[in-house]
Formats: sequence, structure tokens, C-alpha cells
Amino acid sequence: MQRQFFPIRGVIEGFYGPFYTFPERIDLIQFIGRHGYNLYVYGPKNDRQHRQRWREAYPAEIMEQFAQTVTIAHAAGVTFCYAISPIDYDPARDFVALTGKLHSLYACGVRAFSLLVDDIACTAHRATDCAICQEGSNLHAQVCNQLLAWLHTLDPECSLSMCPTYYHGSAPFGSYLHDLGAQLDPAIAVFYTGPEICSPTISAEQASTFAEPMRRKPLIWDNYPVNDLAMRPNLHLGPIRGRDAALHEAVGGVVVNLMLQAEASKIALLTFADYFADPYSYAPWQSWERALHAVGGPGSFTALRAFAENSLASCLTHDEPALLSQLTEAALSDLKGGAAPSGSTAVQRLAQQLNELDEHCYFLKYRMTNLRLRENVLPWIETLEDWIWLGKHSLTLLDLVERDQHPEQRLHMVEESLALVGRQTRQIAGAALLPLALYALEHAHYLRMHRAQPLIDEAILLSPLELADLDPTWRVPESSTTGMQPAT
Ligand code: GDL
Repeated sequence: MQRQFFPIRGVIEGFYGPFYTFPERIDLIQFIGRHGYNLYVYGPKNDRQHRQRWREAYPAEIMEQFAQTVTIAHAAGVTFCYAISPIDYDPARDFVALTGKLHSLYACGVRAFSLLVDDIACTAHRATDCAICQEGSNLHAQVCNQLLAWLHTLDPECSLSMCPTYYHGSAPFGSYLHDLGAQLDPAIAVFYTGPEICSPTISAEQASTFAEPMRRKPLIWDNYPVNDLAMRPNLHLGPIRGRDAALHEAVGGVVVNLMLQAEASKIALLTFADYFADPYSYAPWQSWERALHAVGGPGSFTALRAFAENSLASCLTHDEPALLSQLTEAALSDLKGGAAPSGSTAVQRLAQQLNELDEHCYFLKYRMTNLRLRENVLPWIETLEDWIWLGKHSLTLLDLVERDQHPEQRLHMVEESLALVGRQTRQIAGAALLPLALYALEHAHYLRMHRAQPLIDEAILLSPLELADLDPTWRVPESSTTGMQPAT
């Protein structure tokens, strides 16, 4: 039996937003089972019967799905854990509702449970004289302890974990965590997301400082690759980075919070699997390439790699797309130095890269065989295409200006492309191409000012709208640049 660094290697469906369908969940459970994981925590914030209306029973067909999920997970070597978030919990009357609800899951075969009180308050707590709650820690410890005792009357094999209301940060931690740690049954595992909610780094030392007040090793709730709430515009396609090789010494395990896109999450999941298997020899970028190969299929590797390289930015790292940024900077430096677009190797290399990326996008849209992945990433492929066209139009505009050809139509195309990327709700490729587009527009207008006479002569033949366009005080329309800043 291979030595396991992390006793618990799990995932958590723990995000805000549309949660997975039953087939997606089953597929993920089987997938993680094949890759060395042993836990699936079900806790989607938007499942009403999990959180907002937790007292309500699930419909019969959903209970049937839970029963099937438990069986399938078991066959895959994965423990299925049902988490509940008892929002507005009233200690005076809700324990019966809580145990009643969890008993229905127990009857489906669930033996692992979790109580999540992240982003939650109790009804009694709102009263100013709430002695029971004292920042919630007494209540949370009391409910969890009671719950574990009750679960053990059903089956001593039942387990309970919990996510406290304060689940991230650095020492010294507040009284809530100290009180909770002192009172909570030592058998109850406690989640910790690291120094931040989404932590760029988590070290063994940081985990140990959390372990002190909690009086137990934490279970890391890793908020990567999750992309809910304000992170929804981004797909997190990079490998996990910033996790200390020695972390396993200080924690009970790690559960990975997933993206809203189940299939695309598998890329990060495979890199976590490599990290779990041997954190000391984990090489993020090699692992990432293997993951892209495995998830996209061998035939899509080149295209997927080129695409994913533009989708690495997250709360953990603010990577600009390296290749695109470098090529754009080199091209701009040539152009600003007075090189003609047609005479600059750097400009040609950028143009070539844009063409290649365009081909890769086309391939992923129409040739990739992993159709679930295609569905997950399609909105981002299309956004990347908009950026590619902004780059291509900008280069053509610069070329037309240089060759003294009529640039008006192309200028409008650049403006329109710029407005389009400014309106995009998805983010990909950072702002790598933005300086090029702004330069092209400024350059075109500058030259037009200096060659105004022939243009004005020509404009006599144009409509009033087009004449207005010759105004040398012209700027990119406000609506075109909303939300975007030129890269510094
Ligand atoms: C959170 C939430 C989690 C959410 C994540 C990222 C925890 C313990 N809770 O604070 O549900 O997906 O941030 O937005 O992390």
C-alpha cells in the first residue's frame, strides 16, 4: 500500500451559484476515485434544502439520487459526506429539525456529515442578551457535540466535520476560535481555508498556528479552483501552486472547492492529485501539462494548452498571459521606436501568434472530443476570439496607416472590437492586447491630424456622421473602455 501523505484527500461542492447536476456529480465522484481522492463533500450554497431552507425535506427523487450517489461513491472508494448549513438555527427548537433532516440522509446510506456555519448566524444570536451564543462559539460547539453524540447512537462509524464562522486568518485568532476549539469534541474535524479565504499560499506553519486554538489539526478547505461570486468571470485553468510540501504534517487533509464548471475543474483536480501523491516532488507545470492531456484528450493538447495559458489568473496568482504579453510588448516597443509594422519581426511574430490562437480556438470549438469541456469553456473561447480580433484589427490598422491607405473602416473595426471586449462578462487573456489597440487608435488619429488636409478634402464626399469622426479631439468612446484600464 502506497504511503499517503494526506489521510483525507477530498473535494467539496461548496460554492455559491448553480450547483452540479446529478450526472455531473456522479461523473466527478468516479473521476476523483480513479485519481486517489477519498472524500466528496456535498455542500452547494445554492441548494435550498442544504442552507436557506435546510429544515425542508428533499423531494423523493432527489433522495433516491442521494442513495445512488452513496452507493456509487462507495464503489469508487470515495466517502460521500452530506453537509448542512443551518442558517438561522434556533437552539431552543431546531435540534429536532436538524437530526430529522440528517436522519433522512443517514437512511440513504450517508455516514459522514458536516455542519457548515461559514457566513451564517443563529436567530438567538441576534438578541443583544444572547448568553448562549457569545459570538456563536458556544452554540456552534454545543450543536456539533450534540450532533456527533446523536450520530454515534445511530452508528459509531458516523463522522462529523464542521466549518466555523471564522475559518481563515493568521495568529492570534479571536476568542470565537479559541472558545470553539476548547469546547468542541476532539473527534470533530474543523475546516480552515488558510491565511485568506482564497489563500495564495498555505504553509505547514500557518496550519499549525490555526491548530493551536482549535486543539486539532485542521482540514484544509482549499479555495482553488473555485470561481464563484466575484470570481465568476474567470476560469481557473492553472495548476495548484503555493501549497507547502510539508503541509501534510500539520493538517488532517485537504478538500478542494470546485469551479462552477465540473469538467474544467478536473484540470486543477489532477494537479492536486499529483501534489497529494508526493508533495515533495510535485512540479506544477509538468503536472498541468499531463492534466491538460488527460482531460482534453491527446488530440486537443496543443490547442487546449495555448488556450489555458491565457486563463491562469485567479485570486492566487495574477498571471498575465505570458506569451501574449511578451509578444505584444516587443511589438509595441518596435512600433514606438519608429519601425514600420511590415518591417518588424516582433510585429510579425505577434500576428503569427494571433493567427495560431485563432486556429486553436476554432479547433476547441469544432474538433475537441471532450464535449463537456467544450461546453464549459465555450464562453471563454469566444471571449478570447474577441480579443484576438481586436489584436488583428489593430495590426491591420497600423499597417494601413503606415502605407497611407484609407484606415477609416478598420479604425471603426478596432473601436467596435474594443467596445465588445469592454462589454464582455468573461475574462481571459488579461489585458495583454489592450495597449496595442490603444496605441493603434492613438497612432491612427495622430497621423490623421497631421495629414488632415487630404482627409478633409476627401471628407467633403462623406456623410455628417463620418465627418464628425474626423474631429482631431476624438477619444475612444467611454462605453468602449468601461471597466478596462490600459496596462501600465
Ligand atoms: C467562502 C465560502 C465558500 C465559497 C468561497 C469562495 C468557505 C469556507 N466558504 O468564503 O462557500 O465558495 O468562499 O468564494 O470558503
